[in-house]
Amino acid sequence: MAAKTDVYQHPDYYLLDELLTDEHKLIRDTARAWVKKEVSPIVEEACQKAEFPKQWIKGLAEIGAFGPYIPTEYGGAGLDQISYGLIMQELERGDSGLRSTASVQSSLVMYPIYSFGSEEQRKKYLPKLASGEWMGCFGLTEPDHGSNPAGMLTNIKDKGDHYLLNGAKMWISNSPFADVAVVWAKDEEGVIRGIIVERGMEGFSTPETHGKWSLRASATGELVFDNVKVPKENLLPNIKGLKGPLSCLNSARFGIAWGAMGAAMDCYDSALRYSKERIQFGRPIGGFQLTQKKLAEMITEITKGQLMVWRLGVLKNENRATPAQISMAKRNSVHTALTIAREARQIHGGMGITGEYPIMRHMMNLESVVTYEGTHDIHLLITGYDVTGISAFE
Ligand code: TGC
Ligand code: FAD
Repeated sequence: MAAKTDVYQHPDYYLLDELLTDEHKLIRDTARAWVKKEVSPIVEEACQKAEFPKQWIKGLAEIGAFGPYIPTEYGGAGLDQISYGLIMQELERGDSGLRSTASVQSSLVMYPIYSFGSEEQRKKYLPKLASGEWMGCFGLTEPDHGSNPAGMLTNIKDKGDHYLLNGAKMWISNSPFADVAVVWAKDEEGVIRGIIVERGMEGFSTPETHGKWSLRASATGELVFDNVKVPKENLLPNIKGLKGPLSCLNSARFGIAWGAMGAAMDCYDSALRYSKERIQFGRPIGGFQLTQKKLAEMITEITKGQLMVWRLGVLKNENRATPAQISMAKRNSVHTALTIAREARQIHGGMGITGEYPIMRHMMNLESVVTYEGTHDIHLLITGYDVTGISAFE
């Protein structure tokens, strides 16, 4: 497959660049340039082969995509939340699987170690995760407990000088090559705890999940724990209960809210260009009213989504973003991106189903993004709970 030239042009209908600082723009442009140079030329082939290109790890670390908001003393980039969002936007513009890898490393592995770990754990793991020397994964979902993680069966038993870990997690991004896993398990009192499991511990295996039609450039697998002896010092000491993993999800969902807008913008950009170039009935298809309706609605929804995630970033910088506000943005961005991908596919006609254009790849990826980190309907119910005060889950 021939390498591609990336001609993406970022849509900014409401001049939102004016809301960004020079540092934000520099960070965003650096990520964008790296994606154009290192990701776009090979991402289609990686997806076709269902491979995660490991050479991306070094580049991701260099652009600050591993732990963007983790303080520099632990190897992170020490940036604000809008910078984190912009990096995720650019990565997902390239591919949702690429953004997944960075989301998991930053929000689901480094964040809990930084927020709930001991000083020794922070020093041991964070610099290596920031540099990409070690890759991490996050084990919450189980075969019988997806939307309802409170029911998890994976458990730890206190054996004096170590914990004995048993159970299984599934649908775990990065698990097939992760060096460390942040795993959520119940203790003998049924309280959910976080524990760091390292590759090589006896009884710990990470079988890969094959046959995915979605997120093919991201490795997904299981985590299987068969009487794994985990040293006591690997328990995250500063968190107990479901709010531990759900706090990590707040950070990852925020990144997805920005990221999915990147996928939406890539689909729009490609559809707009195609509509001006493709001639039918003697004129560009962009001249037909039905095509213009599609394009006009796409740029309207993109502009609304861009404003939403920017405002959420401001609130998050001020520590004022609520989990429910983050849920609303995750749900809206992914729904917007999926709708735009489907409309963009139509504008590309038959070419839309090929790897010549990024559309079908984004569309298939987004079918995972709309499900993971809380499904479309779970986020709707979180908003419903927030506005009524009545939980649909009890
Ligand atoms: P509920 O009784 O509502 O809450 C239990 C405790 O948690 C607290 N809490 C939160 N804390 C922080 N952030 C949040 N977003 C929180 N939501 C709830 C809550 O205050 C309570 O605390 P406390 O102190 O009173 O104990 O819990 P519930 O069992 O009724 O469940 C609520 C529900 C359904 C919303 C929750 O379980 C949920 O969000 N389910 C979706 C599961 C999910 O998102 N899984 C994602 C797995 S990881 C993943 O998909 C990674 S993909 C990565 C990639 O590749 O990019
Ligand atoms: P289910 O919970 O079985 O839901 C099935 C359907 O039922 C959904 O439509 C859902 O909305 C609906 N439903 C469920 N409960 C309700 C309700 N109360 N009211 C109304 N409708 C409801 N997990 C991790 O822990 N770590 C990872 O790294 C990770 N990576 C992933 C990567 C990929 C590619 C995928 C696909 C998933 C990943 N996940 C990961 C798991 C993901 O978070 C779950 O798939 C997701 O939370 C949904 O769980 P489920 O698939 O078991 O669906």
